[in-house]
Amino acid sequence: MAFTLPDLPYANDALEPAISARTLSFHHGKHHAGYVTKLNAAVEGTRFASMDIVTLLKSIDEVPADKRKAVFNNGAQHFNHSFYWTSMTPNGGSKPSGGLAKAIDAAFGDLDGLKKKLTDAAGGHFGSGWAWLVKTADGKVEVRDTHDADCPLFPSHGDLKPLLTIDVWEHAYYLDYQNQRPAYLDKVWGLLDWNFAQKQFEG
Ligand code: MN3
Repeated sequence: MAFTLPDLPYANDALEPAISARTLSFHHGKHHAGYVTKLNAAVEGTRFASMDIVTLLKSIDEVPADKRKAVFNNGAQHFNHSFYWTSMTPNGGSKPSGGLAKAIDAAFGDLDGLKKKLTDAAGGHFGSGWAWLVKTADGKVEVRDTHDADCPLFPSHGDLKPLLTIDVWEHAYYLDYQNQRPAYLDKVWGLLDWNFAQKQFEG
């Protein structure tokens, strides 16, 4: 069973004006689709082709050396983009609740504290990459940023569970914001799906 491009969980224009339909259609239909195609080419005919994407990333050290870089980059980008689409909702504006809200308050003081930490990490990230809210093995929440395709699920990061992510590659915002990454981050903050994050936190 090959890896497949998931449908977006909303229409191409559902995140406007924060993210335009043009950006979303290129980002999902060209960039994400390209990573899936290259991932399938890299794992074709191997036992890795039948793994789910999370298991594949956690098993990266078992991938033969000649395929590992392609699987690392394209596998992580497949997961990262799938997770990014579900980190946002057209019905943004809700607030964290329950155990997630308590963990955020404990780590950052309050939600504004998290916003500052996450948007600072995303805005200050040099070059292409991702900003993440993650849950650590001891149940706390932390902000991380990863370079290029790198993903918190890789064993090199220890035992981290992603809760939300923001794509800070230029292709995520350049058509809409050009070089103004902070303006993109401010709008994306308002789209974050705290119900999704809560499910990841509890799951
Ligand atoms: Mn991207």
